[in-house]
Amino acid sequence: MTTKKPADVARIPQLALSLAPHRGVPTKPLRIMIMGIPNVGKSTLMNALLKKRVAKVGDEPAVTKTQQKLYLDKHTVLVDTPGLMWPKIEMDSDGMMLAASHAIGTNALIEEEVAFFLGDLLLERYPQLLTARYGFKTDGMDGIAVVENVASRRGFRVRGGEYDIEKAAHVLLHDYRTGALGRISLETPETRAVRIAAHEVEMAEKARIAAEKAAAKAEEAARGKRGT
Ligand SMILES: Nc1nc2c(ncn2[C@@H]2O[C@H](COP(=O)(O)OP(=O)(O)OP(=O)(O)O)[C@@H](O)[C@H]2O)c(=O)[nH]1
Ligand SMILES: [Mg+2]
Repeated sequence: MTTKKPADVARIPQLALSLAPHRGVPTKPLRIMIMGIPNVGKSTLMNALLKKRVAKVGDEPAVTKTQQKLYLDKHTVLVDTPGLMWPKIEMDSDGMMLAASHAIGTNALIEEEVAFFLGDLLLERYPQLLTARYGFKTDGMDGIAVVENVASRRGFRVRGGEYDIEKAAHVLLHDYRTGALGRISLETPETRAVRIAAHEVEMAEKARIAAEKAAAKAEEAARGKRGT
């Protein structure tokens, strides 16, 4: 659904009530809590349900700082909440994907790294969308080259003639986030399974190296004690 279609939004209270049919009376109002990761449109949904601008919205993560509770009608309470994030993000690629889709904030430096990551991912999954949007052929490119080519095609240069990578990175991310590049899924269950398998191999290798180091240290300590 989209909050841009009022008819979609209008179906929500009834659907929520069907999940808790014993509520929805003045003594026991139906309580609807809007939850999700940052910057996915929770507050926009709150405003759309109430048909007025009660919650601050914006295309930035962490716009909402505290819970806000308001009555939709006598029998229904709505609660908007700040975005939730996992306590620990195990895989770097997950952090990158969350940053690319703007659930995590980026500063100028990391924004470039995120754009390089997105460039690599788009090359793998949607090279034709890059060609359609920016007009360059993607053969033999990597993520950095994608951003450089965006700079080249759009004429983004800094003083001295170098490509303005910061600006090109921003444009690539913006075009992805606004849908200007097209409809994009950063991953599928299959690509996720591949990433998880690779991550597990990497973790096992790290554990093996750490165990080897610990064993070598213990051996050294034992040798020291024996005086050999
Ligand atoms: N295309 C589209 N954009 C939406 C939709 N809902 C919200 N947005 C946009 O998404 C951005 C984030 O909206 P918010 O409502 O502030 O998101 P939030 O989940 O409350 O964000 P936090 O409070 O930061 O966690 C805004 O730029 C909205 O205009 C939608 O259904 N479709
Ligand atoms: Mg919000």
